[in-house]
Amino acid sequence: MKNILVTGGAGFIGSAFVRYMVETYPEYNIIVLDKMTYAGNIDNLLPVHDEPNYRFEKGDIADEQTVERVFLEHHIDTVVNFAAESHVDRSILNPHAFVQTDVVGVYILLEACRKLGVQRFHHVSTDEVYGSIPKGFFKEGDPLEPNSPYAASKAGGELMVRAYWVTYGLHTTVTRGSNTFGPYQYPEKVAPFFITEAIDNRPLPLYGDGMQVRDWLYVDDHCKAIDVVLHRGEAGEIYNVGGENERHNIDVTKLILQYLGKSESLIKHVADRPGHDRRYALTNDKLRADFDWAPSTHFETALQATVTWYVKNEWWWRKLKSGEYLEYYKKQYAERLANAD
Ligand code: NAD
Ligand code: TDX
Repeated sequence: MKNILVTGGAGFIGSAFVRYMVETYPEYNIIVLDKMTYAGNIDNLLPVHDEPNYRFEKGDIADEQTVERVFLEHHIDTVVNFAAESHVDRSILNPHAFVQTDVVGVYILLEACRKLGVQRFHHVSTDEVYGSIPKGFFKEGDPLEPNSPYAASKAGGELMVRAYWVTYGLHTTVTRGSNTFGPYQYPEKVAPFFITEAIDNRPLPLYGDGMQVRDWLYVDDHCKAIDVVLHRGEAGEIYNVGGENERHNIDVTKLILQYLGKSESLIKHVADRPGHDRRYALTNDKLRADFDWAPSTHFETALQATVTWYVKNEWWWRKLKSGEYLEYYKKQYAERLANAD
């Protein structure tokens, strides 16, 4: 492993992984390929901009010519695929881009590996491929029952990864991470959305009763788990990456307000997300048993640090809340908030 292509490396988790890898492994070259959709942000990569082992390429993983050119020019031997349309609510409004990137894009990357002899492919997937679980914990062999167009697209991409291992012997690995939070997360996902809205004393649209459960994973822990699987994961294997931090949405929302010193009256219960998964929960038993890996972050400490980061870095998020973002906000929330309890 020497020349690692990180697709989607200008997004939230991808950029954290790039910053981590560039610093941790100066002997590797880290090449980012990113289409720079609304979620891609070059500011996320400013900390590594001048590092000699970092390169950036703008391009679409679903574009065969671009992918092949980048593979050849940078002598790519390893791919870590973060590139995706990643927001469930946007997939409900418009699924097309999700199928295009999260299924077709993954196929194009895999096919380029086959054609050009790239041996190693790590795919970043999600706990959402399992669907919802009322009690207990999903393990890697459980059936996939994705419920949103986003989750279904991620499941489709993952199954194509599996086929390239079984059929062509490509050394693939997959991680299924849980809800990830931390600095540099685009302010559409619930944590950064609610933090930045609350800073401006704006209403926080909590879907339904707010009693849905998510398992929160700090972004640094997610990156470290991917590093471990990239280096030590067995070909064809899938690994859950859970945060071991189950929280009801309403409790996370109240913590955010508490850290900001804001009133709970900002919470507005609004119409639920269609097909809303009630609970996600994963077991990390396989990662623990195989690699002695476990998340190392204390949830409340990390959430408070994340809130502080958004308070101190308005330069980063304020400019994102304009143009297309406002159009999306209107479509997603205007009617919901007008009819809020
Ligand atoms: P993000 O939306 O912040 O970033 C996605 C990045 O991919 C952006 O930089 C975007 O420009 C890029 N991209 C989109 N389409 C592309 C294309 N066709 N070609 C090249 N680049 C493209 O997403 P994120 O939250 O950082 O998630 C990264 C990965 O992790 C995704 O695959 C997602 O499914 C997965 N994941 C996310 C979470 C989470 O809680 N955020 C949890 C588990 C798994
Ligand atoms: O405005 C909101 N109000 C609200 O109540 C938003 C944006 C979300 N929510 C709820 C829905 C979920 O139960 O908060 C919870 C978290 O929502 P999101 O941040 O949209 O995340 P989720 O749908 O759980 O999916 C996330 O975790 C798995 C990521 O977006 C995915 O990319 C990842 O695969």
